[in-house]
Amino acid sequence: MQKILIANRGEIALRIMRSLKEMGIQTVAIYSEADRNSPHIQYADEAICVGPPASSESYLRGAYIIEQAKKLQVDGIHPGFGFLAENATFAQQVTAAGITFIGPDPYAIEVMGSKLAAKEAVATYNIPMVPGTDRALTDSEEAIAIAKTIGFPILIKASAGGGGKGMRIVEHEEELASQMQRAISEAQAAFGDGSVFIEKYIASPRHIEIQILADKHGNVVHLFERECSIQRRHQKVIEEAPSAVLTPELRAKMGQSAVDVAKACDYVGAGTVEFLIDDALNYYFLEMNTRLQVEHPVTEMITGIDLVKEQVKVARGETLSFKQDDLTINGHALELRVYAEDPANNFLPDIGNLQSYQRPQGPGIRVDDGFEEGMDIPIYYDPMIAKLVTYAATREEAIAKMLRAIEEYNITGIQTTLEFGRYVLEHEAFVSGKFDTHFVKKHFDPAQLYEENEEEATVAALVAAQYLQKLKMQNSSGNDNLFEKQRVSKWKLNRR
Ligand code: MV4
Repeated sequence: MQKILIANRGEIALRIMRSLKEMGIQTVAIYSEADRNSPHIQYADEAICVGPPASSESYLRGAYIIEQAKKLQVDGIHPGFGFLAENATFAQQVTAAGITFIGPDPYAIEVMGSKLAAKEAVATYNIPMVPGTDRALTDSEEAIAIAKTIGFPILIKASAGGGGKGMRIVEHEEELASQMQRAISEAQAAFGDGSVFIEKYIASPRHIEIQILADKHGNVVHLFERECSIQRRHQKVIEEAPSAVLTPELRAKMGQSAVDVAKACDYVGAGTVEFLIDDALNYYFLEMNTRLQVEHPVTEMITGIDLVKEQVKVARGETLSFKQDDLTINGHALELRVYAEDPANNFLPDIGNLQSYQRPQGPGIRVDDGFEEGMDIPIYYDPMIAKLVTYAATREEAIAKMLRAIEEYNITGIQTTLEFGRYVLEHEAFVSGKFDTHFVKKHFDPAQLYEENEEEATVAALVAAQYLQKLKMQNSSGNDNLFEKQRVSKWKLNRR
């Protein structure tokens, strides 16, 4: 492949292009009118505008993007994540246009896009699954009978749902019939597919996912796990690799299960198999994500493997250059997602201008981002500004490095989740490794962060006022200087 189009924007477009550049491959960026000044355009060899800001009129215009790719004689399309990444029709159309889709076949995307189809596909393998039904339910009486054998509480899930959408916990038999009817009509409205099924509700699970890589010659390896339990309303906040709870034996078993899931759908490329682990360390297969994930860097850090390069090599038809036994875990990596959201205000998106923006630096720090100082964060897309990744020999050192990186990261003009990250990283439950998917709900009290904010803001305001007074008295011609100082004190106010 000589030239690859990246059907995405921002940080992931940049991250993909960096690997392509190292491989000597030309890059084509696409952008919407809202992203005219985005660094991913500057970085690419060529760039084309694909429409107005709304995703549906730009980044989601599959047919138009393919048409443009053909004109530019592109021979591969990398979808990144989100947008068209898990759209089987798009993958199919790319292939039909004679362009290589850098991802799995449409078949794998389609099977794994349906939870029930996924369960069916893996049924011939011995993969642990949560007790429940493996087909759609419509009859409440039947559902109640099954729920009684499983035991309450149970969880109703939409087959076409994902990321927690369309899930309902049912504690008592009496609620099941009404909840099920609601779940069916909701799923029908949201996904055009009213199929729902039930599972035993695992009350306090950890969320562990396994990275896999598969070539077109039947070779599949896993690249160990990522711990993704620290999330808020299904939005991941902190990911790490390896997980503090996996023993080498459990890791090997889950790794093999992940490889089997990939084999069950003839998977090709980089994929992620999601599991839940209960408090007795039983694990259960949930679903497979048929894309490169946001949190892939932590796996790259501990394995030394560039997942984007592997995706391209596999798409070119190359055989994986390593076997399972060649892979080892080295050190520990953490990722903090930096969102333009205000943790003190229910994580409302805080869109605006990046007045100042200075990245942390030094050994073991990786920042994957897609913005520069002075840019506006558009309202049209995901509010993630950056992924802050730290890598060190041990978990303790990786945490210390992350705290240092948060300290160094200077973002003003908008509120971010940096301070929230610090709160989590300093929390005893996180440090000890004893947490589950309910960490944020259980341990995060926005009022606490807010009180700290207010106290520090008051102090900072007093210091600033005194300082201004002093300047006024000492220096009558220092207007520029004064402006600079104001910016600094504003930074302190904003930041805490
Ligand atoms: C579950 C579960 C408990 N029991 N299934 C949420 C998203 C989707 N991928 C599956 N999810 C869950 N499925 C059973 N049988 C709890 C969750 C869940 C969850 C899973 C992973 C990460 C965060 C989560 C937050 C709430 C619920």
